[in-house]
Amino acid sequence: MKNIERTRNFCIIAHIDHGKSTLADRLLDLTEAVAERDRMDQILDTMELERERGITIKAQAVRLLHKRDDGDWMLNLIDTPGHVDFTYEVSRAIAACEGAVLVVDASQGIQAQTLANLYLAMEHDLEIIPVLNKIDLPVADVPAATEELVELLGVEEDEILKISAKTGEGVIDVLNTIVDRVPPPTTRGEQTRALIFDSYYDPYRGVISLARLFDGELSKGDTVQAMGTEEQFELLEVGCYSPKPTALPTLRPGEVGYIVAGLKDIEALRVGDTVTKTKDPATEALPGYAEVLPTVFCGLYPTEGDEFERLRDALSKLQLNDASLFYEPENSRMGFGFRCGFLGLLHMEIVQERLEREFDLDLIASSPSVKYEVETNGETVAITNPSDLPEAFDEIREPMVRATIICPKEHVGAVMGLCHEKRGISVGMEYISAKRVQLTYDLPLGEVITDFFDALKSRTKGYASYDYDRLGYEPADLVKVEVLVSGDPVEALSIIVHRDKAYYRGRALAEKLKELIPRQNFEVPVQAAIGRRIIARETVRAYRKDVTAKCYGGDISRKKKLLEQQKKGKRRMKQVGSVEIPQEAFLAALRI
Ligand SMILES: Nc1nc2c(ncn2[C@@H]2O[C@H](COP(=O)(O)OP(=O)(O)OP(=O)(O)O)[C@@H](O)[C@H]2O)c(=O)[nH]1
Ligand SMILES: [Mg+2]
Repeated sequence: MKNIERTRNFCIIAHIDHGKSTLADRLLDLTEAVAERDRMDQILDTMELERERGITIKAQAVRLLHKRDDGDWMLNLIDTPGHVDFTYEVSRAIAACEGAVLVVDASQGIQAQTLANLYLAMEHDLEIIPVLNKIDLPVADVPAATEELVELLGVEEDEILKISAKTGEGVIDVLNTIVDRVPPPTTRGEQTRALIFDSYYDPYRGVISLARLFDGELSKGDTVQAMGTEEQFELLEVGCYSPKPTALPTLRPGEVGYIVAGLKDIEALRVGDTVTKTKDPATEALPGYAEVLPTVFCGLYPTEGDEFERLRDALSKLQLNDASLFYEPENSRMGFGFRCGFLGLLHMEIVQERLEREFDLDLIASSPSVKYEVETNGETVAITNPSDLPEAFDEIREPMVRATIICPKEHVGAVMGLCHEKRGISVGMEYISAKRVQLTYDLPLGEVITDFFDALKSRTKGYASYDYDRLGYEPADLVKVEVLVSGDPVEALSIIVHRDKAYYRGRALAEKLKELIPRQNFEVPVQAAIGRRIIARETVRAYRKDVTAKCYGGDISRKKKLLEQQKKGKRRMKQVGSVEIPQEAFLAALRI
């Protein structure tokens, strides 16, 4: 079964929650990749965080063996995340495959990320296998969803597979269609070329990378080099996930697997780089990946000042596994920390959580911001930290996005109203079926990263989805709203907003902070200001809340427990001047 003709590389793509990981479970079952006793739901969501949240964050590659009457087939499956913040994961997976299973939840129809991920797959000329999932649900509307897919893909109705990843109905057809329709990988040259599409750091074995072999072979013991960094190393092990890591003597042309380089220097092998053999090397590297640009920035600070170096180490290791993460050192009244860039707010939250869990750090994130361009005397600087906005400047420009929103036609009015409030400009509107509409708006990114998605969901009863692409920068009338706590400006709470909204946002922010900042032994005034003008003032009254006051009587264990709880609740606080400010306060601006 070493024949390249018998290999199929495919990924599963879909909108969030449409059932990719569940379908992957069923494919694993059918190919008996996992022993009965080891089975569990969404088995490929291996990270603790993924399991808790029920979402996929990282793409995962597994090898399956599909036995049919016409012989054995080797299938390399890559399960991808569906959330818009993790599209970079999807794009890298797509570049390692020849086919894509496009899953659509039959109760929801086509959603914004269905389109975004489909377009990515089409750009790479992947064979698309459309699958309607969740047909077991009573609310599934198979005819309507089928019509949408037929319209979108221009395929015949009977080319659309109808399955339930939950019950397993129809899943065998998915497997067979992959074998029959996805083309086998092709190779171009004799010299080895392997594309690195993911990496992570293992404390015992160093850097472990996932690779797709485009040409040639890689075997244990080979001396190889990364064409980008020109770093040389020996392969300590090669293998595949099935789904447990399984060592193999050789990775062959067209295959997907992992390589262990034993590198401790994590800069040496980057995602997107091409690995070739040192003896008889390839001359031209594979295309690699476009660099991704972060959209949201915040400062990350250790709650304890002396953890700065540990945070640096953690960020560099995490970046290996998450190439879209950006960071650089930053020093402010919050202490020493890093200004970090993310692909969205969920990405920011996930990175903070991963740093805390995987590297045992306690962190505070400052108010998130987008990147602005500020022009003064003909000179343009980019700022990602609102506190860096100078008092006087000639022009400030904000990043714009083109958003695609899909919703049932009865909610069009609500969506238009929301986009208008967020300073959006309508670009187009089109029916994707008799009942559902696709709206296109140009919006300032700064308005989209705040509560846009929550507002969209609540105003459409959860029936709308959205995705966006970046446009350029546009001038806007923006001002900085600063926050003073006990009379001291707290830079990390500053926000940049449109002048028309500055008063309202400033007042709302002060009110919110009053709720969030815990009472101290003294009175704490909280003020919002534009320039030198104070626009709002609230007061956090003195008196430290003593939770144990509630337990009169002398139950010491209960008292201890409460104190313990209070201590836990205290994590993620940062001493700024004389006041302790909790994490929620820094994120308050997102919810006003
Ligand atoms: N009733 C029913 N539920 C399903 C089916 N497939 C998936 N689900 C449920 O849908 C939810 C989401 O499933 P996942 O497999 O995690 O979805 P996903 O597409 O991998 O989600 P992300 O990776 O976060 O984008 C889970 O609660 C599943 O149990 C199905 O065929 N029928
Ligand atoms: Mg998933």
